Amino acid sequence: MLRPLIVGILIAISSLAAQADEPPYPRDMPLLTLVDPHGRVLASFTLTSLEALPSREVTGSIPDTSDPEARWSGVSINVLLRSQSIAAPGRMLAVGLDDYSDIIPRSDLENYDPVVAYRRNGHYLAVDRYGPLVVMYPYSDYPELHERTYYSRTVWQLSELQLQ
Ligand SMILES: Nc1nc2c(c(=O)[nH]1)N[C@H]1C(S)=C(S)[C@@H](COP(=O)(O)O)O[C@H]1N2
Ligand SMILES: [Mo]
Repeated sequence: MLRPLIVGILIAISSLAAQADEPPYPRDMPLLTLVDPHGRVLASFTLTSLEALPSREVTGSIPDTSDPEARWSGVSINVLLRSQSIAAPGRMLAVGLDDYSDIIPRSDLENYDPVVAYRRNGHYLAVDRYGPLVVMYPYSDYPELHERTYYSRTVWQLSELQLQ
């Protein structure tokens, strides 16, 4: 007699759990575009397409903020390029939703394998919490990253990577 009730409760609980893991933006919303040196769109990624790629986790924090060190998971920029059969360019301009930008040279991809992160400590990032996407370097693995140069390349609210 209790079984339908228990099943009902389990369904309710699992849908709540699923909701808790829902991103604060649509999964099929374009989050990131790759553009070529002439501004032509080479590829566009949504959360769904990013999550379909192998993930990489790094530990670090948003520099110069009170944001404590955290686990960031997302997709390696190397993997992102490879998924589109794009050779790593000499440099790329990482652009944020606020139009902030900085250059990420190919040597960073080779030396540090930075990620385009969509989760911080397991949680999706809201736009007002540096999200939806953040370029994150593996700060805890490479102490030399704790330098202005890399802080400025830690572009939050990432929206575009321009290959140059
Ligand atoms: N989208 C975006 N990313 C950004 C910035 C920014 O203004 N916008 N500032 C950069 C700089 S210079 C630093 S030191 C860190 C921390 O920036 P904040 O101190 O302005 O929060 O984020 C970097 N990423
Ligand atoms: Mo900075």
